[in-house]
This record gives sequence, C-alpha cells and structure tokens, in this order.
Amino acid sequence: MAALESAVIGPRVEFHRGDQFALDDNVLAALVYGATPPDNEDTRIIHVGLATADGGPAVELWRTAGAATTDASGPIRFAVQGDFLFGCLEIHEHDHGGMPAAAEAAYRMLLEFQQRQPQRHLLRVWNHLHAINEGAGDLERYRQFCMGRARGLEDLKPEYLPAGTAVGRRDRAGLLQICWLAGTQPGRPVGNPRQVQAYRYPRQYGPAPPSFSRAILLPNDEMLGSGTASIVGHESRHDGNLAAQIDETLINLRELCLAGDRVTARPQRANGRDAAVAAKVYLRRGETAPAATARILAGLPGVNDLLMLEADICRRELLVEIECTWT
Ligand code: 3EB
Repeated sequence: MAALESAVIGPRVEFHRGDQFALDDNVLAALVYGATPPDNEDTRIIHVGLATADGGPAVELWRTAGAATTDASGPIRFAVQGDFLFGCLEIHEHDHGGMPAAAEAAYRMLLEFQQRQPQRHLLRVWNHLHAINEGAGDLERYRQFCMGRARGLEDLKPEYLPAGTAVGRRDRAGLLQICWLAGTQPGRPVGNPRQVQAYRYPRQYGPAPPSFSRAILLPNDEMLGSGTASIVGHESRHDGNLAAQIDETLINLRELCLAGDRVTARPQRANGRDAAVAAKVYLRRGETAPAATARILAGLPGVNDLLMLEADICRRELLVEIECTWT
C-alpha cells in the first residue's frame, strides 16, 4: 500500500450540476459556471462567468490526494497540494493598456510566479476572455490576445507549452482571467497527427500563433487534452454545420488519444477499453446542446462525465470545441 500511496496521484476533474457543492479539503479549485458565487467566498472558488448550455448552475471540481492550502500573490490566487498547484490570475485589460499588452503582462506575471513555485511546470491553461471575436482581421481580440501571450511566453520553448483552451465570455467585460494547473514534474506534450501544432499555424490566422500543445500527459499517464475543434491541418472544416463539426472534432479527439496511447504504451484508451473520459464542451449556441450531447455521447468512447457550456470559440466559423481529460 505504501508504494501505491507514494505514486503520483494526478488531479481529478469532476462536474456537478446545481450550485450546492462541498468544498472538501482535497479540492484544489472549484470553477463555477452559470451562477455568481456568494460573497465571503473560499479562495478556491473561481467565478468563470460562462453560462452552462441549459442556463443552470454547474461546478467543475479539481481534486487531489490530500488537503490543499491556499495563498495569493498580487493578482494571482492559488491552491497547492503535494505535486500540484492550481492558480487563477485576473487582471483588468484597461489597467494594462488593453489587449495585447494585458495578455503579455499576465503571462509574464504567470511565468515569473511559476518559477518561484516547487510546482514550476505549467501543465494546463484555460484562458477566459471577454468578446473574443470582436474586431476585424488582425485586430480581432483573440488574435491580439495571441500576440500578447506569445510575447509573454517568449522565454518558454514551444515543446514546453501547456495544453490550453481559449474561449470567449459574454459578460464581465474587460476582465482577463487565466486559470492553470501546474506540477513539480513536467508534463509530456502530445501532438495530434491530424493537426498542425498550433504554435506553427501560418500567418493567415494572425500575427502570432496560439501558444499551446494539443495535449499533456501527466506523470501517472493521465492525459489532459486542449480545447479541440473541427480543424484539420490548420484549416477549419464544415463552416456552420454543427453535426459535421462535432464528428470532425471526435475524429481529432480519437487521433489525439491514440497519439497519447503510443507514448504511454497503455492499452488503447482510444478504443474505449480502459477509458474514462471527462469532457467539457463549449457550444457557441446553448440551444444546440440536446442534439450535441446525444452526438457526443454516441461518438466518444468512455465518456462518463460531460459539462455543456455556452461560449464563443476563437474562430468565428467554429460552433463547438471539446476538451477531454483521459484518466
Ligand atoms: C485550435 O485548435 C482551436 O488559443 O489557447 C483551442 C485550444 C484553440 C486553445 C488557445 C485555441 C486555444 O486552434 C482553438
């Protein structure tokens, strides 16, 4: 038993409906959707400001193996337990001269903070931006965000980039919120053979490519997937067709899972054997959730936990993005 307990136990994610949830000691972070958390809140509660697809409240809990301790450092609050840290940085864009300067400042602060922690390796990042598709061409806010992020992360080699998500909120204007999971040991990045590495996207998608890896393997072989969409190579597919975008995304997820399986030599999670998949789904239009849910449940082997959110996706033609955790 001692040997088992000393093995690195990865953080686990679980989704709950409703606004009542227990903040047990082992919770590293509680990301709240579709509801405003109460005042006098616990540091670990993060108000994301995204709605669920059905409009009700929901929470995403990240748990580890023991009791978490919490602290803060400037605009960063964080919780730590053993090998893992969950952080949240919130800044107001206007305090930093707008986008892209705010994104650059945020990522510089984040990296500087991380270098001082025992859990110094970035594993998984979520970027929650207001009005992500506002602005034309290279002035679109997502592209401006990518420019600032790339500058803020310029000291990080592409092969160390964390898995990521960048989605758009419709409220909490002006707030840039970045949440992340970090660890004492580096993750192993996994590429998707069907997709160009995001950090090598060609110029047509903006002045600086997005800084993220397609997935990260934790030391215990759990895999944290990035937000995955209907993109093949670097091109969006099935403009405006949600069902076809879901199907293309599920093929991408299967290829990503297979790529992870090859690195870990695990028994084929991608085939549904030995798979336990938690999936968080971002839909541009919440009312498409019933049909989208049925299609995802039918096409994603091993899915046992599903959270449907309403959010804007970073390319205008994309209607859905899915992020998976394979345990
Ligand atoms: C894509 O594959 C879809 O900018 O951090 C997915 C995950 C996407 C993360 C990011 C963007 C990001 O390009 C968009």
